[in-house]
Amino acid sequence: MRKRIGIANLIIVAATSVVLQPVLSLSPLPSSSKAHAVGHYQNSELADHAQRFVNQWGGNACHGTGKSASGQCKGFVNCIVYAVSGRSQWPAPGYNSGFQAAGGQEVGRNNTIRGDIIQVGDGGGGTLHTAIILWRHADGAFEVVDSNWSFNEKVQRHKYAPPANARFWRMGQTEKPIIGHLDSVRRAPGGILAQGWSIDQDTASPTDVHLYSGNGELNSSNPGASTYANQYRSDIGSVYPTYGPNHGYRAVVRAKQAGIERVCAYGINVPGTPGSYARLGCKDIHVSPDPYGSVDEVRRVPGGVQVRGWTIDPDTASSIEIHAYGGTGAPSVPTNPMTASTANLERPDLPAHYPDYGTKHGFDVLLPLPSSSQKVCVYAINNSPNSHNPQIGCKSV
Ligand SMILES: [Ca+2]
Ligand SMILES: [Ca+2]
Repeated sequence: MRKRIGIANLIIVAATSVVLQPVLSLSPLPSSSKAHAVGHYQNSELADHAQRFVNQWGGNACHGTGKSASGQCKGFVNCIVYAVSGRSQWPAPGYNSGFQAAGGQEVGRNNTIRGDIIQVGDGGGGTLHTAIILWRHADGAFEVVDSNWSFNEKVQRHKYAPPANARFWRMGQTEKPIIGHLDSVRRAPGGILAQGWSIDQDTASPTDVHLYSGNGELNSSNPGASTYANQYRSDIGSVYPTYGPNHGYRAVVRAKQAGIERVCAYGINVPGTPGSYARLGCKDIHVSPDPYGSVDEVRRVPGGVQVRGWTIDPDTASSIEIHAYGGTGAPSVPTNPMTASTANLERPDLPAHYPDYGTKHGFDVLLPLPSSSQKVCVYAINNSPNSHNPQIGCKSV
């Protein structure tokens, strides 16, 4: 019984062949087909292109290519292969011999993929038919696109169970998706640091990786950044030895605004190989422009108090200014005495916790104060003007 499948299913099938699914963790390499034909296009493009001619006369598939064909089944498929291959494969004359001569690889019935060609008969008598596979049904039959199936030289899509003497040909490249991962995101000078890995399984050459913040979608309203995934990752080299270890990436993308930002990473196809791009993963991060830090110690010294601590502005690795207030600790002059300083003393303990900001973030200042009891509070001065200067700590002496 023939079953019609709606256009919605068709769109899903076509879309998954272009925008590839993310690989969320290191997983074994999918086993690749042995067949590797000469056409420098994805095998599935034959199926995509053939479907454009459904309900048309089969000979239309050669329109504009410089070749002509009847609306017979083999002529239609010849035209599809010729057009998709950029006029490099013309699988005629002959039936099976034509596909072979044009660089096709024969594959087994159970190893067929989208875009493979079914050839029944070889012109020596008996049934002749040629069709392009869309997908395989659970019962072993195929959903195909072909011409003249209803003896009207028209292209149609239908379910087809080819006879035992059918042979199967692959004219294009087998699809090998870009794989990878977005391992982590964190605040860093300039925005958000994203790290991960990316592999185009067609080659050991590194891919480009594009990062987007905002809502993470690949569009121009989101800040973007581009990098090259060629950094050493011993873990990748051991899981994917075919491709070697140099596939890590690490780059900063600017945040769109304060608040929750989504960062997504996209692995970009290596030029000259089939494919387009794949989303490698997304992660959310809270982005605040405000400095943070600590007042570690406030102690009495001759002439006042000594105030020691550190502060970092998450937008920059540069040292920022602090204001230390006595009296009530509130940031009001001249009511409360104040000392300003730049927090640029060495603090080698900080990089263990804040690895992208260096060490020059310490302060150790004298605040001249009377001997009466005092509350000392320190405020960090935001790197961007006219923004919030948060209190980073208080101590009473
Ligand atoms: Ca590729
Ligand atoms: Ca800031």
